[in-house]
Amino acid sequence: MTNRLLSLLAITLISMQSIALAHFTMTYPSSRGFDALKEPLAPCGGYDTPSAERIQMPLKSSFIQIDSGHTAYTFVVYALLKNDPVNPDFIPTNLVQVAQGGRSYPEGACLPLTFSESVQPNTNVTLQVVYNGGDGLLYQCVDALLVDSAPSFDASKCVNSNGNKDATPSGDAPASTNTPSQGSSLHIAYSLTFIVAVCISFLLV
Ligand SMILES: *[C@@H]1O[C@H](CO)[C@@H](O)[C@H](O)[C@H]1NC(C)=O
Ligand SMILES: [Cu+2]
Repeated sequence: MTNRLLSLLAITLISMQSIALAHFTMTYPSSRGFDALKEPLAPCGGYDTPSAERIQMPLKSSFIQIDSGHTAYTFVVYALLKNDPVNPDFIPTNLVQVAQGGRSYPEGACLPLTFSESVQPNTNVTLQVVYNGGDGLLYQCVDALLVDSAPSFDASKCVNSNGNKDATPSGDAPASTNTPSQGSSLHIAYSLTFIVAVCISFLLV
């Protein structure tokens, strides 16, 4: 009986850690890489090497689309205008803030980016999203080429799961306070993992 309780406790703790790790993903453009365990690691969630291929992003009406596991969070997006940045390059003097805000609904959110007028077309940039869902800062990066016109950049990916067109690159209306429609699929997935883990622990002991 004691053994069963101990193993149950252990598995519960491991699973709780997984639940806490249901953070956020960068869905468009794709980030350098995602690993839930490494996402708390600055500057890029454990992915320290710039991508071999850079996505073209427009200087105007640009955005990053994320999928949030947390219902409420704040975020900051920084631009690092350097060709081949290494970790020590991610310091405040090199980082230019291009977005900042918060959302009060889970899942899809479109984060509009505002680049300074002084940024020239055909500039390489690494964008760093710093996300705070309440369980520590989380990091994701994408390596891009900023251009005047980016036909390959899919503007239709900018979607807010609260159903509103708020905070999109074209119309910068203040975020609405609509009720979120549903919970996060990420969190649901981790909760299911937890339940399965508990069941398995009972079967094993
Ligand atoms: C941007 O970076 C790529 C490598 O990712 C490099 O080949 C290219 O020359 C750089 N462009 C500029 C304008 O420096
Ligand atoms: Cu989290």
